Amino acid sequence: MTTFTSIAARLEGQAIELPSWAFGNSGTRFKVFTTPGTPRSAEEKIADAATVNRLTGLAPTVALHIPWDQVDDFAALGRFANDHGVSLGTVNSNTFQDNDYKFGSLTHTDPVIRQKAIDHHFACIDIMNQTGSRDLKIWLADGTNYPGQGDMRGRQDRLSDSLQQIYARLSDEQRLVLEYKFFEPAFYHTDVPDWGTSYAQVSALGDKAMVCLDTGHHAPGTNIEFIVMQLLRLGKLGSFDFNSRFYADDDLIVGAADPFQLFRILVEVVRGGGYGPGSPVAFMLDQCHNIEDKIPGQIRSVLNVQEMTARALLVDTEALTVAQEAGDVLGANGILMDAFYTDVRADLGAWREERGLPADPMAAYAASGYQQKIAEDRAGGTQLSWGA
Ligand code: LRH
Ligand code: MN
Ligand code: MN
Repeated sequence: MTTFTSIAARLEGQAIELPSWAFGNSGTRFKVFTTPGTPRSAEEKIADAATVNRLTGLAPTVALHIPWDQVDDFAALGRFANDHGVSLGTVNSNTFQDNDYKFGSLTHTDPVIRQKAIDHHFACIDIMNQTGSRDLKIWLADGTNYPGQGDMRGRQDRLSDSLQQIYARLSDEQRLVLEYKFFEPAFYHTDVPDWGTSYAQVSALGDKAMVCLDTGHHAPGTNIEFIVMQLLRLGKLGSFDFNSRFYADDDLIVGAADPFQLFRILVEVVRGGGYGPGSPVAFMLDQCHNIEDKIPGQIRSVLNVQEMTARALLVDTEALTVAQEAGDVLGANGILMDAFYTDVRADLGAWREERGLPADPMAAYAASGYQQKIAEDRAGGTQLSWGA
């Protein structure tokens, strides 16, 4: 039997990066709702992210998306973040909102447009040098809508060449993580649709290039924990974009749609050495809060990750191995389910209090008055949206 007390120390130091864009307004193609208190600047997004960290102790870094978080002085933005108790993390490139990229970016047939996309990544690396960020995250909207529209092989070859040029600019301490997604906005083929393609591309680059797994980017029914296991086994799981989904790339609160799937993923993360000191795997959220308040939405998400991490750590691995090797099908399954069904919320509340954190960060946020204060202070000005 594994007890909470025996795993408590392993929860120390867990870090889950927050996406700056989670704090802006977002929506669907039907409507973007505005919310009082929504940030009007990169600084206000960071202040909100810092609030999540202050109440949970789980979110010490904030990911930027360029040019959504374009500022004149990134070093100053980094200092602003530090003053609020957090630092700037992953820099996400964006080659999906410019007319030039209608038919592709790093895969484009036109050398001028492809160079523009490569130069954008060079600019992102310059920003990383100013912020001290380790990871450059690349997700491409590149793909085609109709069979015959593009030469898939040629596009793959150009992607490879573009990535090599970007990779060559990284310092020894920096990494490139390549995110895959099986559809959207392209609906016939996507140039990096799956972990295999991402793996093939990053393997050709070298040790500093790894795969980013966004939990919302697979076909329904995909066994994501298998992919986690395989990438860890191959030493190429660089990071997660955590969110949850019922249908497509819904970007809902982590663990909301399928807490059991989140548990199964974290079991494989722990099993494969992807958790704890020295692990190369960066935990990040990639979410949008369309109708719920954004700050408590982020608090709920990091708490859900922490809760499922605790349950994953509770798996009695020795007993599990014995049952697996004895062919004890139901016994092995029972051991896993015992950990999944263990309610760790009270133990985690006490664990937080011991560390000077509120036992219930959701309640502490609601009582803090922060939401009312930002609604008053930020009246006027232009609220930022996902994509701005
Ligand atoms: C693409 C994606 C990618 C982008 C983010 C805004 O669907 O997951 O990570 O950078 O959404
Ligand atoms: Mn993502
Ligand atoms: Mn996505």
